[in-house]
Amino acid sequence: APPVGLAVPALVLELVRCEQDELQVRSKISTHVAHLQQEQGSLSTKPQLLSTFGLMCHIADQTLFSIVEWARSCIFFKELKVGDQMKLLHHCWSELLVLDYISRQVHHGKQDTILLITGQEVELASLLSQAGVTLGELARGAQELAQRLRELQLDHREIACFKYLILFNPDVKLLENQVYVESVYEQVSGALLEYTLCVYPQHMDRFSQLLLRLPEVRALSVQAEDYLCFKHLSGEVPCNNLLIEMLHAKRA
Ligand code: DR9
Repeated sequence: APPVGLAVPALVLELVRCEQDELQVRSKISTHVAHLQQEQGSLSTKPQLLSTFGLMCHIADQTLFSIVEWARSCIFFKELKVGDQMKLLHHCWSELLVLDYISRQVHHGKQDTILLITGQEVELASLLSQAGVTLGELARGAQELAQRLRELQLDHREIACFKYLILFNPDVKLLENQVYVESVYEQVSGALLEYTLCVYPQHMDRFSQLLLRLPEVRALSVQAEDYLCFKHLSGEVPCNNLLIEMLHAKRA
């Protein structure tokens, strides 16, 4: 809690209010995945379970659906025309996915296992033994970033701000309402600065320490997209996948 007399900026509280409930998202996605596995079992003559990779794709896909649902209901974004909304989401979907993954690991707080949105825990060693080079690098990179953010004790209010700084990216080109997007970015970064100064007054450089992590999220998301693209080209990604649709939208 912030020291007495210093208030958490109203905007930060507003952003936190728009956050989804993790347990609700978890149960929605778990139910979806369970149905999928049942279907797979009953459609084929021989019950055949989805491959781990196929299953993980569905989980990532459902996570992306919930991220889009969050964006569409969040303050500021609703004010934009659909065209601008699409451009922003096409630009940042993979960053939002990576941030979602990493903030879950920060909260999970363990170095040797990762927590999936479904609540399942996976041993890092087991992941690394099954993964190829690219996925292995990604998993290690994500784990390192999660560890740095854990050391900074990144809190849920700062995570909420991060999501807006990623979504309202002033570098996205050809927006109808560029000025508005820039102003949201400025407002949120201002509120985050004020928040860090009020809650962590002894850490003068916390704000810049936090902002420096965003390019790292970005770099991981580029790597993840390349990985996904490669898996798609080798025919491994399930069809009717929102991940792939987003991948195409961006590269078109
Ligand atoms: C595009 C942004 C994505 C951001 C992250 C989104 C969340 C990802 C959700 C789950 C990731 C956890 C994966 C746990 C898997 C545990 C079992 C395992 O390691 O299986 C190995 C399997 C195949 O590995 P491979 O592709 O390297 O091939 C190996 C080769 O055949 C032998 O040399 O990998 C998987 O099942 C991984 C599934 C990932 C699906 C998600 C698609 C999203 C795109 C990128 C994910 C990047 C992960 C980032 C953090 C780890």
